[in-house]
Amino acid sequence: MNLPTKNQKLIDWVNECAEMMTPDAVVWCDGSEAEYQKMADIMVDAGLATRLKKRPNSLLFRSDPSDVARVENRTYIASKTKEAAGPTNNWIDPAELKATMKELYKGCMKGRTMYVIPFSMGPVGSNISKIGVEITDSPYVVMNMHTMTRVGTKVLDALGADGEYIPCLHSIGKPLAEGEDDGGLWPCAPLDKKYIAHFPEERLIWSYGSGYGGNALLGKKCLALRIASAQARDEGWMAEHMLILKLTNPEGVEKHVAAAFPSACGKTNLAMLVPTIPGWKVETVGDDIAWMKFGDDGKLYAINPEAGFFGVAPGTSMDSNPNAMESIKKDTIFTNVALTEDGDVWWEDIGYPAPGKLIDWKGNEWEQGKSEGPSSHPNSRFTAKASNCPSIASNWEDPKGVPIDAFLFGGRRPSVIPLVHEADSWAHGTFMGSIVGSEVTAAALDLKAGTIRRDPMAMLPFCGYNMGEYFQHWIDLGKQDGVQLPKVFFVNWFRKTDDGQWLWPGFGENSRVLEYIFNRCDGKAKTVDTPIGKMPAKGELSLPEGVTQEDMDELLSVDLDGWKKEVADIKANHYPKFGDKLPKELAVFLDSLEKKLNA
Ligand code: GTP
Ligand code: SPV
Ligand code: MN
Repeated sequence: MNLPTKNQKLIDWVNECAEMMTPDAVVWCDGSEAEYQKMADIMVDAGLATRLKKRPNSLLFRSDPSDVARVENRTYIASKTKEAAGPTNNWIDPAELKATMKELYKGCMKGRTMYVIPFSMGPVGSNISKIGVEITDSPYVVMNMHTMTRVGTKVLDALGADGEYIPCLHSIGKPLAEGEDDGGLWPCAPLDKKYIAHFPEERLIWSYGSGYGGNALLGKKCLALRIASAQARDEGWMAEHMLILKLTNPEGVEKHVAAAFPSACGKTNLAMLVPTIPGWKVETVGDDIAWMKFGDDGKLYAINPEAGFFGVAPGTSMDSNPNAMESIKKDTIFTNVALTEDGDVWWEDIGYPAPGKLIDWKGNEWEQGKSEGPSSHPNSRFTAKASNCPSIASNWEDPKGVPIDAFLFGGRRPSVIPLVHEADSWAHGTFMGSIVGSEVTAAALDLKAGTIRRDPMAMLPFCGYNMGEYFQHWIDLGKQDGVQLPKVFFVNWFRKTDDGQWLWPGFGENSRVLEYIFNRCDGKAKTVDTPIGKMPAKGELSLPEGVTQEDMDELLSVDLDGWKKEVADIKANHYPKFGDKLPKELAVFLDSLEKKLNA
């Protein structure tokens, strides 16, 4: 066979995989439009996808109801020692896990085609970018990788004969018997056979049994966060669960902001925000992941390693996120949303009533106000090209990245945490990130939505090594000579009133907080010192329509009792987990916060 690469290591690995998994055929993906259409046709013919009459070049997939989100208790960091994975990751001995998974991989692609997907995270050829190769038996994965990463022969050319790549092995785990087909049902393995495995020392990923999102599109959370975070620690850079946006003020001055919010807590929305305040502009660089390195000038430069958006559908409307609505008008893959009679998609809070009878995400007839449960899974998603987004920044693919002026941490907190507060220093900002708490969302299958958990830097499910060492890495980065560190803020768009209404309108109105942050970066807006950090002085934040001064005072008050409970919980349940890996600075900040709250 005429292979598209001379990289012998890659060829050997592909052969080994084919031998183990015994597919009917092996296809090297070239990343072409024709290849994308071929995958789409295969899935439509198999009854696994529907072409949408109302949206050019767009399809709807319905997954198995058990395969709708990441599964954190089936996600493993198989480092050599348990300590290297740390207290917050699932650890298994790598040899043991490989033995288990090899049994599962044996013959697992029978009756299917094995696709070899060479992909680049970051612009092809940039020195920040990394090359991965995903082997999969899922045409759905091939299509999504086309949109979410840069795929194909150009990547193999950049790899060359002896270049390094990260091997990413994936199978849906559903071999077919002679003459058997999927019968129009999304193929995957049962939960107890699913494994999303990372071998950080080997820079290797093995995934089995799930076809969905972060479990199966291995460039995203597995490579760009779990493996890359371990590389970043070793090499002195950062791989973070952060959106990147460009903010321009009415005078035309630009700043860049990166923000870490846990899954389904508003990154895509903030990245595409349309400001309600006149003269301000937000442009999108990335909506989920940031890779950042210090430049020779001491500034921290960020690139978005992805090429598309895998965004939460429910709640997306022309009101909340018009840029996302524009991005998904064509060339989009929808997963687990509802189908209308005229061949369009619909979901909860799309901004208009359901047009007649729908087919819900489970494939059943559904009528608004009559049927039980939502039409779309709460973690239903769209996969859209970054290049179709009207707010995409002109320099979003600049290989040297954009200089970051401010970091934001945030979470979904109905009470206690104010709309915005600011760290006194980088180390204090690291402390703030390390104590992030957020209501659990539908983005992970096996967690109880609504309960609050600590999700440091929004990286709890994505840090590929010991989180105590990860905190230390943040502290150490700040101690380097000559670095110009971003200012660090903590925001919370999700405060609620006692009767469960949003206290803050959020979305476009978040631009008021961005304006304040912009001004703080120039040392302009006035602040007051509080026990938790710097907060806006009265009048520094403008009021959105419908928000009274009284509401604003509540949004910007320090709830002393709530914070004391917060500190007690961190002291009793969060920080002790890290033992002697917890940087001393962080314990000192916690003690000092406690003292200030009690003063
Ligand atoms: P992942 O892709 O899982 O990492 O999620 P994300 O952080 O990008 O979250 P996304 O922007 O998709 O928002 C998730 C949900 O939160 C959606 O239903 C949004 O409508 C909602 N949301 C986003 N921003 C706001 C906000 O400012 N206020 C309120 N009330 N809801 C918001
Ligand atoms: C998240 O859960 O943070 C996501 C979706 O962005 S997934 O790709 O499934 O990880
Ligand atoms: Mn995410």
